[in-house]
Amino acid sequence: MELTKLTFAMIKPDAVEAKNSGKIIDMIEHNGFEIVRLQKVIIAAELAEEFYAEHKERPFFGELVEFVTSAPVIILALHKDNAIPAWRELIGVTDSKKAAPGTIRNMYGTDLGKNAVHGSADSASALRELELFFPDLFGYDSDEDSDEDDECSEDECSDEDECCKE
Ligand code: RTP
Ligand code: MG
Repeated sequence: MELTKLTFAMIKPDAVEAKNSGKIIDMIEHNGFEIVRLQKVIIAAELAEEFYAEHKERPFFGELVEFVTSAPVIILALHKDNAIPAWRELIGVTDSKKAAPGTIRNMYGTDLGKNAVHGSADSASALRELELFFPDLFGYDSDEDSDEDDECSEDECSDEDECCKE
């Protein structure tokens, strides 16, 4: 796994509530993304404010934080070549009503606010967002093809602390 090939994604409360998360995960897998992390969580207000800090001064900030904390979301770390633009392309533009046919927002979003999914805008945002939600990712070796020769597999290690120290 290469950290530079990761993006952060979220299935927002509207899509989770509408029971569309399974269909969205199916689209993720059939479009060549590897799901590296996946978790269903309710985001605390403080975390949502930090996540959306770039929009702090915008008039919709309060509404946005309220929406994203209103019910469970599914957060994901997705791996693919060019994962960041590839995921943005698959989700479509922000306003669900303007999103191209076949995109996730076109299929499962409602409007500008309730738009089913989130995707990191660029590599700096992806790094920031992944660190915020999946800090454990950054404790791992980012070298390619390290899965096979990784000495630290559960099968081989009876004492994880001894075996897995970096
Ligand atoms: P996201 O961050 O969720 O992937 O969406 P985005 O990049 O396409 O859009 P962004 O400009 O980052 O806006 C973040 C989220 O804020 C809500 N929004 N509401 N009422 C409004 O005018 C308005 N504008 C944006 C949307 O939920 C958007 O996804
Ligand atoms: Mg954004």
